[in-house]
Amino acid sequence: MKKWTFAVSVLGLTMGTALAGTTLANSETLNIYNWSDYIAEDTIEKFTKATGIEVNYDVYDSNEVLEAKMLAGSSGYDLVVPTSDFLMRQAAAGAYQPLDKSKLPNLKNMDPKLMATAAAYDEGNKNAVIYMWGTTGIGVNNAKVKERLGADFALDSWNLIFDEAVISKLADCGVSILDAPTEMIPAAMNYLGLDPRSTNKDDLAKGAALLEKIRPHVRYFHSSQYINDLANGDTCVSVGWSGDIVQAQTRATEAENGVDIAYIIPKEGALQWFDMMAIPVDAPNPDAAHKFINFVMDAQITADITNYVAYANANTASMALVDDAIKNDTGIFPTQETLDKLWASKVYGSKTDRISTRLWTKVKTGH
Ligand code: N2P
Repeated sequence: MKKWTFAVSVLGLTMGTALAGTTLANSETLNIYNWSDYIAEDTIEKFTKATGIEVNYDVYDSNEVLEAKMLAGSSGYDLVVPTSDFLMRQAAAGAYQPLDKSKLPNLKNMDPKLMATAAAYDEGNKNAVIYMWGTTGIGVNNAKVKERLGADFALDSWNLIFDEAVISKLADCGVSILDAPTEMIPAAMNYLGLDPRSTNKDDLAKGAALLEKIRPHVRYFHSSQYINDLANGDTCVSVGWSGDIVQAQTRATEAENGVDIAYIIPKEGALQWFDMMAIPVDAPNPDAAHKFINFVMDAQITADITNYVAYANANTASMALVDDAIKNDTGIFPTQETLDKLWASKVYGSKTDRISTRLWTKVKTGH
């Protein structure tokens, strides 16, 4: 029986190779690893049409998951999209190759101010280009939350999550938070009046202690499931990423299910992050990766992505092509007043990373 299975799988492999040898002889492959719910429906198809390059597209919803692959090496990916603080740490470990800017003429479309901001994590924008950016705030189901807190309760604060008296009233309709220690612990620290960018271990421990305190009222920790759950009314409050919450809002509107979702950037401030396209040092096809990065930086392609996923981009040329509803949504493109309240991610060294990871395990598991 075993032998038979083996024979079949060998045959399968041989056939696969033969097929690849005949029909796909001239086709190139690009292996992309990107965040889930983060690209327009037709981006990949258009890229293949324009270049003849076939794309394998895998997704993740956690910087930690991506980081483990990048640090282990030989991931097989040609293009990945770490957040800037993670990019910096991984680049320092030699995980990425410098971009060949002669292959990226569309860099001219990028906003110099935002690229300068990104350069704080990647000197001279050597290794990466901004894909999309956003904030980490709170999605709420207006009706369900008002029902529980009262119509006059201001929905503008992290108290929805971090005040036990408030979150305990919301627990029954479902609260989720991100499974992202480097975002959740600083948010808790900020609520306590501490610097969210502090790497002092006592500060981190205080943030984690607050999370442990509210943890009994949290239904789950997850970084992508919340889009559908919020949209369907299965949860009523989620700490999540700007575009994801707006996607939940759109899905509910399209489903005409009566669920009304709002995205809140809390008045105490929130994290502003930048996700960066980068090429692993051992990418099998760096040339195709450059082609993809340049393709994404096309004004229309970036506008299509922003219009579809509701994340802000850093492509000045695309803005004329971004839908007004998206452009004018201050949850996606915050006002200057809100921007001034946002904090930037802090790059954790290995010691802080260990502390944060250990604290997070305790928050999630209780020990
Ligand atoms: C997309 C999430 C991307 C934002 N679902 C995380 N940096």
